[in-house]
Amino acid sequence: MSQTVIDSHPRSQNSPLRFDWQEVEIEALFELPFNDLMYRAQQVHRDYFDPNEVQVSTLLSIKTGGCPEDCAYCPQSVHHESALEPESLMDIEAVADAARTARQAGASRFCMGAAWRNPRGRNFERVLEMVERVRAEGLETCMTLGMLDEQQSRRLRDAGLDYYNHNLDTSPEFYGEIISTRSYQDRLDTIKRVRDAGINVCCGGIVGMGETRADRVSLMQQLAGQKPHPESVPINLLVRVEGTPLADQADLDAFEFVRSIAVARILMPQSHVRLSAGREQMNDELQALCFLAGANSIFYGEKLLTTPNPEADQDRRLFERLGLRPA
Ligand code: SAM
Ligand code: DTB
Ligand code: SF4
Repeated sequence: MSQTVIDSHPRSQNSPLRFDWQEVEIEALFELPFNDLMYRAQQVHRDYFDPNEVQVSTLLSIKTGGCPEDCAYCPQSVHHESALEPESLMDIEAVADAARTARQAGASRFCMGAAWRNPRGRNFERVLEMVERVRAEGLETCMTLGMLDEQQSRRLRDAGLDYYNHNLDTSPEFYGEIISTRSYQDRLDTIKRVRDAGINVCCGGIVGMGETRADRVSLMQQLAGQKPHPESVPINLLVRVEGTPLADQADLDAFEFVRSIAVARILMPQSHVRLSAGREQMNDELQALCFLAGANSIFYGEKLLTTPNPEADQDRRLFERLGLRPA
């Protein structure tokens, strides 16, 4: 589809679901004048969502640090000098307590993350119980535990897991600069197993790692090429953590971040696009632009997995100022 066709779409056909976006088309979206891109993203957004509603998820690291993988951005990798104390898998009761607190604070989904290459043995059995307990607290459940096999995917589904998060992280072309211990194909394979098991897919990436715009285009093409699109698409801005190889990475232009959100919104009209890691580095005005660009989900609560996130009070004030409703 050429640029002219995109612009001349009648409003009723703004947002057909497509899985065949070409790089030139995605590049053309990135290159639109900022106001045109925002306008188009809002149009698409309004075709599928209430524009003033934002889904709210809370994160909990259920197993922290000591990870054998070498992801260059991650403070939990044993390959880096980040000063993180490894912690073993949490008690089920402590997880249930944290879920209750999150629900009382207004979260609708509880996302549990473990610093594993993949779950194994007794730990996996405990994780299944966590899913059941968190559901019983009245929350949607999400987990991110690394790679899964078919049987594990099915057992998580049977335990009632609503979402599994597994990110592509970046383009296939740039991927080798960031991770050597797990291949891009490994990630695609896990995502497929999760999908085949009937669990909703949460899959996105990180921007600001030194990738080029062409890499961001290619990441978006990979995400939007999945059929169906991932139900949740987290767009993370790199959190630069001392001791990781990316600690001194240069700033990404803030407008390029907003553009990335807008492009994700346009390519995946029906998906929740999450303004994920990196909000601590953003002011309210920049976050408002991200919502305008079509972000309709955030992580809520003062901690992501290991790094700070804005205080819940601060987010409540921001929602009030913008007339946004948590969902
Ligand atoms: N270990 C599991 C895995 O990687 O599959 C699950 C947890 S891992 C921390 C989940 C995701 O968090 C990563 O895929 C990455 O996209 C994101 N993430 C980790 N560290 C980050 C950072 N410093 N900045 C932004 N995003 C980050
Ligand atoms: C995702 O895409 N972002 C979240 C969640 N999925 C698991 C994690 C962000 C982690 C940021 C760095 C940290 O706090 O350790
Ligand atoms: Fe391990 Fe996940 Fe961190 Fe990679 S991102 S080092 S797999 S915890």
